[in-house]
Amino acid sequence: MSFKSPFPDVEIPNKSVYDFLFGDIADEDLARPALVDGSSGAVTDYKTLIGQINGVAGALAARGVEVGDVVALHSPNVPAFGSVFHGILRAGAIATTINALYNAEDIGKQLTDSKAKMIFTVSPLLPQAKAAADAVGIAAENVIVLDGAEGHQSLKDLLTEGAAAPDVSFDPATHLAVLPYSSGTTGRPKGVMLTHRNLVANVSQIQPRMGADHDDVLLAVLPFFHIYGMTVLLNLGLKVRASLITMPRFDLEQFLSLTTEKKITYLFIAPPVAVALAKHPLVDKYDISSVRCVFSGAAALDENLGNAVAKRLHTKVRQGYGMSELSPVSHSIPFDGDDMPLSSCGVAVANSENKIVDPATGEEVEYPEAGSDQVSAPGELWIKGPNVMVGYLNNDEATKETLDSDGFLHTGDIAIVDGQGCVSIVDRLKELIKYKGYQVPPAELESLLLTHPQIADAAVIGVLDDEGEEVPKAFVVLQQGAELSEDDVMTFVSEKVSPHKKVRRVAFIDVVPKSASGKILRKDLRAAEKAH
Ligand code: 4UW
Repeated sequence: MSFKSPFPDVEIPNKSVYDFLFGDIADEDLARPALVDGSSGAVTDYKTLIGQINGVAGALAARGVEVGDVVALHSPNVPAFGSVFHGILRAGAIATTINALYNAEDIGKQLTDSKAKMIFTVSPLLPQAKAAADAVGIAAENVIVLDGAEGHQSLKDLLTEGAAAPDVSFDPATHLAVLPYSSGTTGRPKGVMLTHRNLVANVSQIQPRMGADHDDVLLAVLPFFHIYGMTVLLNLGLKVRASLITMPRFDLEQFLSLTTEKKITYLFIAPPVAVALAKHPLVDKYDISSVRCVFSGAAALDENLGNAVAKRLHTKVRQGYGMSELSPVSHSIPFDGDDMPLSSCGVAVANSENKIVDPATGEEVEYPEAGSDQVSAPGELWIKGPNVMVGYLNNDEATKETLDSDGFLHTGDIAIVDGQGCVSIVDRLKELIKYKGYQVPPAELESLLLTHPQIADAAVIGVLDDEGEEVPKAFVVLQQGAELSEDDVMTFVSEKVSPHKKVRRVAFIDVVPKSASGKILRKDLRAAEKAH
């Protein structure tokens, strides 16, 4: 069976991301602010942005970057991110965006796996970027520091060369545009292969439902390096000719003062920001009445919390659901979806089709009749549409486990659907943990814990803290005679991993529950945790 998006199909232009976003820009839009640096106030208008994108593409081509080469971009949100990101795509190269929180080891793994030829970074992140580049053999001349640093070229240097964008040709339907990294349903982070068509499709699928246009001012605090910020801010925001105000990191006071000062109309957030918006006393000190919509995604939004934000800010609150492998948006409550419950992620985006499949039987659940007030039984959410990735880079096995022969992507999330077609995520089948919306792959932490001489076995799952936020918890089996405290375990991990991957809870157990084939039974650990 399967059920379809309630919306009519939209046209998906057969264009590159650059042609789709900027090919038909109207003259009157050229002078509009595209990206505004939230710290300095410096404005990059659409005309300048397009000039810089072409300048970056030209500079890349002059350095021998060819169609299909991979270029890494490692930066927090600054206006230059837009010029470089779209410059890489404009040159026909593939952008692999790297989490700005990553340590040198994590950066190095992504550079190696993606075979990146160059890396763009910023001076505060240069030590770890440089260490990673050195380790994988990327020469200093191919480490570009956007804001400049001794011994490296800057974005300004590249643009001063004035090289024209190369004349490239590729098929947007099959040519890769970006390679974000995601651990998917199991294991370590893998390169998610997304084509120009995937990215063009996802903007086309969501644009009619978001209600955002050129009068909107978007606070760009969600990182552009993550697929949520990339598609919703850097692609959709620019497509509708909105203005993006960049913030390199979340700081509540700056968030509120920029919202007031720049008259932000649309806020895109992850649930931890909703907690602050609902509860923090600072919020009352600012006039943020310009905000007409707060859009949350990347992790489950508690319904009461979402309603508290709506009430306090006198604004609409919406929830969406997405996944790197889906470019990323597959479900959202539309701007005009006042009748949809905030406990849900709304309905399937245009041109897409869903199944909910009982993991125990492999059979689809029964869907409630249209308009009824019934809900389905829970099952794994499967999704088919033009936004579904091509596969994981150099990993056919993981691709086969995730994408079936009918083109459905198995999300690893457990969902239910109601009679209106609204889908709610109720549990997770896959191992992934989300900490503040960032991915934490347990497999990585488990193998790190096993390197400790006093640890015999370990398993890591996500548990909820007092605020209802998911945090990584390690279940550790000690070697006989070992004397290790919870703090010792947490310190051991925190010294070696990027900050968002720290283990934040520890329990000592006698044995890690495993299946006959040796797979960790996370379900059992989760059930024991809940019963606690
Ligand atoms: N409820 C429960 C949710 C939800 C959720 C995500 O890091 P990734 O690969 O990707 C993302 C993308 C999120 C996103 C993008 C665009 C958008 O509009 C939107 O809504 C506003 C959200 O996070 O992690 C994917 C995994 O994150 C969980 C879920 O487990 C999914 O497989 N997740 N959104 N609303 N869980």
